[in-house]
Amino acid sequence: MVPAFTISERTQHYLALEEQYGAHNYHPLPVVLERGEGVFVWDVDNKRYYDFLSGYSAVNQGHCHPKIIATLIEQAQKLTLTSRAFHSDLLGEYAAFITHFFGYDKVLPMNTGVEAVETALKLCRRWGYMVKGIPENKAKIITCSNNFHGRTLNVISFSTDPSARQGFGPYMPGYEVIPYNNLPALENALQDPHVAGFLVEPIQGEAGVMVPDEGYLAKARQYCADANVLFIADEIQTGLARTGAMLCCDLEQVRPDILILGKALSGGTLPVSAVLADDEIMLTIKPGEHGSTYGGNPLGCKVAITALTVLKEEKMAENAAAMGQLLRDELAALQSPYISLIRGKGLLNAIVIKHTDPEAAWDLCLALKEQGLLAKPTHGDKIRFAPPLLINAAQIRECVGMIGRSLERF
Ligand code: IF1
Repeated sequence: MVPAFTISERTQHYLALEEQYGAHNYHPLPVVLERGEGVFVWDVDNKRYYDFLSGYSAVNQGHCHPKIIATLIEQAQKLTLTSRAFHSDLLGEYAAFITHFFGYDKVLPMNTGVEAVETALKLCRRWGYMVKGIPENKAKIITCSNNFHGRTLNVISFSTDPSARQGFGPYMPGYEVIPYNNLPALENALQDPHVAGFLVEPIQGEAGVMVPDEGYLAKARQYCADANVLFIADEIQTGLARTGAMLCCDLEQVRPDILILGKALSGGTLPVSAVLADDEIMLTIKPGEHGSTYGGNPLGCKVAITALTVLKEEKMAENAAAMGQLLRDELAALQSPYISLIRGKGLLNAIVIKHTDPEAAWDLCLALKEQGLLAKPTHGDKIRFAPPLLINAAQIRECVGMIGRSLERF
């Protein structure tokens, strides 16, 4: 169907190194990148691509954003890490900044996304015992089918994806999985007085950008409040302007009890994640009961302040809303028989490929790469389109042109 593309010797060299010396826990597209700027990345042969993955939404601000990189360099020459055994001049400044930015009493800084998820789950259990009064070791947290919250043993314990779970048991108890976007199932699960929290992605990214029905988040949030259960939003991928608002929950005027952020919190420069909550929840964890060597390090703190400032100053949420609409409209206008569905919010979008060949989405991504656009298939037939949030209308049109030409190869 799609002719095989040649891979340069330079590219082959790096592919072979990874193949031989790196663990085989990924299956990337055969492209080797060495430089990035804004919406573009360049490979080792100096071919330029539009980046339609944005590091799974870690580089919302665009690759190597000059203000973020300037902050990174400046702070790296001054102080990078103190550990939490000592204070730094930046942790307090950052904590004040991010709590005002999102409207919470307190922040708990971590590094990777999954660490922030783990932190939120620990906080939720703690609150369940200390505040709600759930009997010891009985706390239950509700999660959704087809969720993706990371890859620790605890988090995969409530995954419904066999490739994330299988062969890694035994699993952590204390979770109940209900169908996503299903309010009656939530209402039913909330009957159990031992439920402490409901963990949810406002849009399920890994599941193929599954957008729930309008009103789902607002209603779910209300149900949780009525049942004295914490509503925990994992906005690691949907947050930080990606879906056309600073938080995806903002689109339904929902304020989570616990907010989890990661990825673009550092603009793609280093792992910076955060959990935000009010005192009633956050102060249930006392000194020595949770933490991380790198969490809240001055370098990460300073970079995060700039990364958030850039999102706001450059009106990236507004641009994501407008450019996302344009992208979906232009894709629909292609009227391709091979696109069975276009969905998303802001610049978090996916198309579903309709083709008899199960490899069609992968082949389309190879064709897109040839055209100069990088995107990644997920779950076989879905392709995510999530460029950096500073993309403009002319660039969106150029990219849809590339997508159209690639589809014609089928
Ligand atoms: C990989 C997916 C995206 C996340 C949500 C927590 C985490 C993630 C909602 C954990 C991470 C990543 C990880 C990345 C692939 C990617 C992904 F396809 F797997 F689902 F973005 F869509 N919550 N998502 O999306 O954050 O610990 O990785 O910092 O390669 O596993 P992390």
